[in-house]
Amino acid sequence: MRSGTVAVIGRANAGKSTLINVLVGEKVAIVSPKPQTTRDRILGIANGEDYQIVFVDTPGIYKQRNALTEWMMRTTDTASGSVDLLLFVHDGHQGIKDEDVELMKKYITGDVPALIAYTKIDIMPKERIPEDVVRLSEAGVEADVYPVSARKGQNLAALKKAIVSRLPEGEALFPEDVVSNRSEKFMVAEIMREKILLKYDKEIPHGIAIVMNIFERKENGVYEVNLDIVCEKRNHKAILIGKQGKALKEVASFARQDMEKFLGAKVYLTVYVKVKEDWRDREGLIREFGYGTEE
Ligand SMILES: Nc1nc2c(ncn2[C@@H]2O[C@H](COP(=O)(O)OP(=O)(O)O)[C@@H](O)[C@H]2O)c(=O)[nH]1
Ligand SMILES: [Mg+2]
Repeated sequence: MRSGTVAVIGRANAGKSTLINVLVGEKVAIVSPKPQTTRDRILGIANGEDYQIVFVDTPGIYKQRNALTEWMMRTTDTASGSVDLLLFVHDGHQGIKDEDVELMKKYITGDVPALIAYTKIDIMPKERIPEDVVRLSEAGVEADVYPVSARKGQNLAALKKAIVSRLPEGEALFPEDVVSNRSEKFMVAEIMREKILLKYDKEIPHGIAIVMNIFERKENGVYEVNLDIVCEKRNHKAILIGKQGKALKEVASFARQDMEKFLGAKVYLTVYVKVKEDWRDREGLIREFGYGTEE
């Protein structure tokens, strides 16, 4: 049996969480077209007959600086330093720029074995793939490149096989029926955040945090979920709620449906919107909102 940990790193929006979800076969991380979708480090575990891959999803690599992104970057750096394999995810359809090569070389140093998942090949001209692979090798990036599409399921078996072959021999690190280290409560809060990321534009999604007040399974099997959406500004609150509460009702209804699918039970959801100015610049509040604590 081979088993080990794989840090999944790469730029924001490269497709890291999507790739982990398909390799694990269940939703362990939320996904949206916006950067900063993944804030925390999440383990996704893929179990096979003779392997266990423990993926460490990371928030990604950012240029923008505030207390939240700083903390997210530290998460990525610590994750990449203490694993059996690095899986660098690159969004192939964006092409390869000098700064991508630089970034790969920064993380792929030879200390830890590494692979590159060159993803989203479903939305790019195929003839560019070999050109980019050659370009990386000529630039001195020392890792095999696997072109894949997480969305269309292309070439994933080959990537998985390559990952397994680079893991050490050893027993499974987690019980085989486990797919994540995250609690249901955490995932339910994340589902709420995912729907907000998908529904609202501009600065609103990045300035919100979810605070769970009640997460409880009742005797009749129904889950009671009571949560606050914390935003940074009064006018954000107004936008989140919308005319006569229409926007909030809609986003809460989408979230509830997905929570029910995830939990396999009915959900009674209550949502409030609260304002806490500039919480992203306040370390204390970031911790209070549950970032930086792993279960
Ligand atoms: N076409 C296409 N889109 C993808 C693929 N993988 C991810 N995406 C999209 O890219 C965006 C960012 O994905 P996400 O997994 O959240 O990226 P992360 O920030 O690296 O975790 C989302 O809109 C995904 O649906 C893929 O293989 N093909
Ligand atoms: Mg992500």
